[in-house]
Amino acid sequence: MMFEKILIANRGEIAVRIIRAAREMGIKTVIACSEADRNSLASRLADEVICIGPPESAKSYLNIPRIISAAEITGVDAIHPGYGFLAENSYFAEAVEASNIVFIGPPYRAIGLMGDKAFARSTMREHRVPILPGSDGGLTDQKTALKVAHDIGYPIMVKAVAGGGGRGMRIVHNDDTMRKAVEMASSEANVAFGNPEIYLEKYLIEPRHIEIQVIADKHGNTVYLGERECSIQRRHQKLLEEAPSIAIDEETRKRMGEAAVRACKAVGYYSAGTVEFLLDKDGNFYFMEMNTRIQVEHPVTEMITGIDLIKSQILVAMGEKLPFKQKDISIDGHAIECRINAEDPERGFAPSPGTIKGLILPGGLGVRVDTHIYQGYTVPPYYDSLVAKLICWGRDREEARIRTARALDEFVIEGIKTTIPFQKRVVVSDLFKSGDLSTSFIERLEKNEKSIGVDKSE
Ligand code: MV4
Repeated sequence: MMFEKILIANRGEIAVRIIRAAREMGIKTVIACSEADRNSLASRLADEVICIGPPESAKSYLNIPRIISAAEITGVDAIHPGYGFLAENSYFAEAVEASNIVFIGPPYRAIGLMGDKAFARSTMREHRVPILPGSDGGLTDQKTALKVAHDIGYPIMVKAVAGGGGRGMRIVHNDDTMRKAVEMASSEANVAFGNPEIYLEKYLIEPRHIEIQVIADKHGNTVYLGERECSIQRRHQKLLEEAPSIAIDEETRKRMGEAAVRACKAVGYYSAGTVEFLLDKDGNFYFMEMNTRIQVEHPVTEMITGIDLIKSQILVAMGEKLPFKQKDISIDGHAIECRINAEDPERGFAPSPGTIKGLILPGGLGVRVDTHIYQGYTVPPYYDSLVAKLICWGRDREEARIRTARALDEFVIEGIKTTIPFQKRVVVSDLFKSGDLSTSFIERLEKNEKSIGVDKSE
């Protein structure tokens, strides 16, 4: 089945990214936007615009009946959810398919199964995907938690079964804090996710966050596209990602890739997906969770594999076979992505919405900018603060790093504060240059800068 027209249930740079892929495939696009996004770049580039509600996400981008009505009114064949908003809502995916519209994403059952992080852990164990020692399934009581703690030993991380991406996690070092942590985490999870269940995992100290990109069709072909290194995070928000990881050799890549493919097959997966792992200092990797959507950082994988992940998602959703096999995949060079946010790094990364007064985008060989901003555009205060992604490719990591520093120097965004100055500091630091990355990268960077007296104003 060939799509004639698709609806994009998202906004910002990812909406633009999807419109571009669809246009090149000869597919018409409808952008479903809020009142705040009528003048967006996506609204200009799409073939049709349909307004689905007021600026607040809950009334527009998260409003399932409105989005499905918009799809029916405009007569689209499929809906692309992008990332965030409804992308990992299995009820949305199910409602879309029940309306005879194709969901450009995984089967809704796979979204639901991977959304239950305790179920995901036990499924991984059954399919020989390594997991950290921890609880079997979810729990809500202190007694079970203490029993698990005595078996696996402290430190332990308490996570919400319905959480993910670092939301609702806490580290626990002894029985006393465990009792309190179980009570608090469980009641918080109940409020935040409507599910009080938590699970326990041995806490790994200073691991790397490595994730494997996968793409699968509806005919049983599942391919891994190498890893991304996402260890540089601030409060669980990624600031900079790269591919490949210097910590992964060819043999580990194959073992992680094949484990990720088993994870997909275990839940009957198709479409693009990401299997997240923690990597310890000895090179052991452990399954953390699976993201059943296209991710913000997908371009670094595109730059080193030459595969267009959005086109691949659309192709697979149409029922086509993947046009490549595992043996056709090779990694060429190195790519680094900076997430440019409308935030002020000097004010604790506080949101900085407003009007873009001046804009100069970097360019040249190996430089890609995915953005929806333009001169005169006003960044609204209602949504997440991502305004641009700078992706730089180089033949090796050092060329990609130098090119990223050069492109960040060229980048001018006037009228709002952005994370550009912070990312400049990261890429020129000795710590980043050395590639010695871990989850404590930012703390270590700030400690080093204090000791050598780096001026943060530049
Ligand atoms: C962990 C961990 C150590 N041990 N789980 C999970 C979601 C991610 N955003 C943070 N998560 C972590 N899970 C166990 N068992 C450490 C982290 C973690 C982290 C991981 C990757 C990148 C940055 C991080 C910062 C703090 C904690």
